[in-house]
Amino acid sequence: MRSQDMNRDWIVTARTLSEALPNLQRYSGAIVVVKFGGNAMGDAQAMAEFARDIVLMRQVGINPVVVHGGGPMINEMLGKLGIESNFVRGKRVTDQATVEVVEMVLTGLVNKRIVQAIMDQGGRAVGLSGKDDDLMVCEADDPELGFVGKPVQMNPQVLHDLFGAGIIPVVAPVATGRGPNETFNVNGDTAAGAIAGALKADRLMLLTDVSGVKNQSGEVMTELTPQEVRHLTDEGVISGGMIPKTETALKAIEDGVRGVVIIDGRVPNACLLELFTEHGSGSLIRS
Ligand code: X2W
Repeated sequence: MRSQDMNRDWIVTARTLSEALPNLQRYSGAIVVVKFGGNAMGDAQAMAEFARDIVLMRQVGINPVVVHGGGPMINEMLGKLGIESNFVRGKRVTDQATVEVVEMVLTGLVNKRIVQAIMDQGGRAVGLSGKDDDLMVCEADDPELGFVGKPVQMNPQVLHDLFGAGIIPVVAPVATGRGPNETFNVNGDTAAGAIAGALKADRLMLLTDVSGVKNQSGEVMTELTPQEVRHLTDEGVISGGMIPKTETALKAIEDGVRGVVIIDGRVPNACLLELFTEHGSGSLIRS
């Protein structure tokens, strides 16, 4: 409602918008790939807030691509169906029955939930998987893992076509193979990295549930180079669940992505904080 009351909050809002101008200009036309993991999805409100940030990015001239996970949702459905699954080095061992559930849950349930959340915020979103227009073609990653895919050929034209139409692509990490009728389950971070690499994206944002890459003293490093990442990994400072993220980051940078940020998706407006404020958030890896 309009009012003459010069309430401080409104003044802060106007100032924040004004200060964002240089960053808005810097990212105009940029391609930003956002990995939205199952653990970052949280409740309906978290989903709505994430969707609003993505729609805002599009509104200010960025081309965002959402690549999602959904591990916890796959676990829940496998549990209901009485199918057991195990993880080896962070990846789900995927047999024929499991890959069918993975495809159903990711491309059906999770993908459409995100598309709907973006539509609810007034954006335009289209959901697809790596199978659509052969966006992501895979080979088996490791015989021990079954139908887990390693991306070997990317065809990102469909994403450019969607950007041109003002549509936000939402991609499920399920892929086709080189042979007929093959389906692969791809780790969400791996898929996001491969898509960002194929697009030579300006930014790959990996939304996680930790605050970033930490140094020896446990402090979050705001910026680090690929060499520093390798050094910290050799020293054992980067370990556990952070390793697949930093490996994805290094590979994406090698493929031509300008910068990769690892941020805490639970922080409200994490993406906007990173892109549009001097403060940034999480850890930025770039050469
Ligand atoms: C993952 C795909 C989903 C995913 C899985 O089956 O759980 C592999 O492990 P989050 O939520 O990002 O963990 N695929 C091969 O990556 O989900």
